[in-house]
Amino acid sequence: QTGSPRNFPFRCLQISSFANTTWTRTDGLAWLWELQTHAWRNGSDSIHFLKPWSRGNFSPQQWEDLQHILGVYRSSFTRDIQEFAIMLSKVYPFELQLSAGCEAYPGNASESFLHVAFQGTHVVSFQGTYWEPAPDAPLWLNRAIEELNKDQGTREMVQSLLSDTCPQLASGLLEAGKSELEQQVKPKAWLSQGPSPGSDRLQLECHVSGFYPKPVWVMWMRGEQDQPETQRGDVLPNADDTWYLRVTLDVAAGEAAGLSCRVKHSSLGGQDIVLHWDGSRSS
Ligand code: ELS
Repeated sequence: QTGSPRNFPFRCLQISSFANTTWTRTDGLAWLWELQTHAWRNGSDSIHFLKPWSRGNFSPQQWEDLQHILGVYRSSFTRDIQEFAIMLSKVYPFELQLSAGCEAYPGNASESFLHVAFQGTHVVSFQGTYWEPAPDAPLWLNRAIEELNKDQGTREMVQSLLSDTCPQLASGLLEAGKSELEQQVKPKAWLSQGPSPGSDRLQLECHVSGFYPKPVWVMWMRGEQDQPETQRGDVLPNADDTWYLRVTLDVAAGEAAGLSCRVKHSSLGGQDIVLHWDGSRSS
């Protein structure tokens, strides 16, 4: 891999469930690009490090301070939302999701974002120094946003988290985790026969697993010819930060011989994996 400059966004996600007036939980997690770096579980006072390099270049004191800020924030957020629910007559249960983070660019520049979704729809963002409604946000939100914007202390804290803390943490993480982020892990591939899609028809399955990073190309081929009927599944996560993909082809039983599955991945350096369907298995 040549050293073309790459950007790796750092994303913090918060998931808050409000089941009824008394039951709520909030969990947080953080990702650098495709790798989860932190977990912040409901009821836990501490941020859990998932990678040996999850501290980045922060001192233990900086982590203490950040944990304290987030701890105060979590209980304040929960209380605020319960109050807003009364004030705005929101019906339980509901979900709030926050996505906040930053990405560093060459030359000390960085961009930050903070978005909030209610019931899965984007409703609020933090822009510059204020909370703002999303373009199509429902009108009832304006009252909440007006209240939120009255708290200058919180606005200043959010601004400093986004413009200072986040880029500093992200660049430290990037430096410490670079080799893991940029590693190349080769896929393994194998073939199997899926459930029969009909009489005299076969479903050929090509499984590709254990690769990193995520982009991958997998096709059923006859010789050099792509089979456009190839059906690609979703790329699914394995538990070890690698990925899995299943690609299938439905064919007439008599036409399976001569088919192969071809896998292209950055880790293979142009040496594609090619697996040939064994006609004897499917007769
Ligand atoms: C307090 O605590 C506030 C509290 C709520 C604010 C709010 C609309 C919807 C539907 C009904 C951002 C990058 C961070 C990088 C670091 C990450 C490290 C890695 C760890 C990974 C864990 C993942 C964590 C994911 C969390 C992402 C969260 C990002 C947001 C952070 C915001 C911090 C805010 C801190 C300030 C705070 N405010 C208490 O305020 C009082 O006390 C303050 C001092 O502590 C000040 O003195 C202040 O003046 C005082 O008032 C407030 O109560 O309101 O988000 N509300 C909200 C949002 C959307 C409400 C409604 C909606 C509505």
